[in-house]
Amino acid sequence: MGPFFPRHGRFGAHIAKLFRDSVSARQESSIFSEGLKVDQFVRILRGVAGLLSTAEAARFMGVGPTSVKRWADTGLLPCVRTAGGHRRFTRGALEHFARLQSHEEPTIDGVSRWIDILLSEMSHELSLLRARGRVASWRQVAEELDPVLTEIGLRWARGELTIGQEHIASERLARALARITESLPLLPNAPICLLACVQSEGHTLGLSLAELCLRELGWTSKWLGAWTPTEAITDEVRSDERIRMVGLSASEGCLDPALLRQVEAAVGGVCRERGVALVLGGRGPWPQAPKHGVRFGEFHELDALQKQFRRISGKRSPR
Ligand code: B12
Repeated sequence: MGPFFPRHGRFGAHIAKLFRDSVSARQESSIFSEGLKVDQFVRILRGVAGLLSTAEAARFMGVGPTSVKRWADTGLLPCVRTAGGHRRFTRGALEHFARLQSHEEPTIDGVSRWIDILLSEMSHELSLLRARGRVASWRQVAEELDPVLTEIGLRWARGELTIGQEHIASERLARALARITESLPLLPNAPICLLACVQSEGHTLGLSLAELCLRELGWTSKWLGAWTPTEAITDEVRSDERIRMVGLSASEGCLDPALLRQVEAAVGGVCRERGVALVLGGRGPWPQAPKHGVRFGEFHELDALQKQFRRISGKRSPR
């Protein structure tokens, strides 16, 4: 169905253009097929005229257009699209977003407060970005979230949280972490870290947090994710020469020390051949004194790990 806006007639051509630039053909067609009264139409025109382009919204917010596009594309800042696909923002949405951003967070660092957020409909992404704004690095946000996840596990085990609540909260968190990680800029020639959970392991959140921290430290990642067979990991290390570190994850849900010994031996052997660093992360029963890899316990160890990487590899560290 074609556009319904009259091309000629008593509405000035400039208003017609403004209207068409600001709403899609489908919006236009539904507006007109509903038979508008004059006052409704005037209201729409007023609203349309109040819409800001990306550049205008950026000036309004005092930021660059890239930030505005990113907020819009990640759903944090509502926008409408013109027929040509351009973003348009209302002043109301911009003011609301600005208020949210400047809003003093009350006691967000409390475990319970985080659990409320993770179980609520609030944007996990925005909450994470705010948390990052309060502290100096994503590593500190990861440290903050670690006891929160443990507490969620305890509440689930005590029957205080349903399986559904645990699934929704952890899946939404995983997605928000992935979106933020992808939005962080990459340095040219950033070294690659291969990230995988061992083959029986479906808990990926520790690995996601590690990925975000590593990205901030200048690494890029190749994500193998949950339940990765050991051979798939060793094949990747053999075939991709750009990989400079392998990060494996096994959570406390992994109850098989023999499996982790085998994984460490197999992946560690290939890493050694290739001069690739190996990090054994998560609270799973990894060997106490691994032959090949470095055991990683808590997120505050990440800075030391980065220094250790420099020593082990003798190569230029990303940052
Ligand atoms: C979220 C969650 C889930 C989610 C996972 C979603 C996801 N995408 O990750 C879902 C709902 C899918 C799930 C499923 C299950 N879960 Co679960 N789950 C949890 C919970 C609440 C949080 C896990 C978590 O993310 N922990 C926090 C991370 C950050 O900790 P971490 O993995 O030890 O890693 C640490 C570091 O080493 C670092 N790290 C991790 N990896 C890496 C890698 C690198 C390279 C680096 C540098 C660092 C690093 O991060 C952490 C910080 O120190 C825990 C509770 C708990 N105590 O952990 C239960 C928990 C682990 N789950 C449990 C269970 C029983 C299960 C299920 C068997 C339930 C079922 N019957 O289906 C399944 C098993 C799935 C499987 N095969 O793995 C039990 C395990 C108990 C046990 N010892 O056996 C726990 C402890 C809950 C409980 N209290 O009973 N679970």
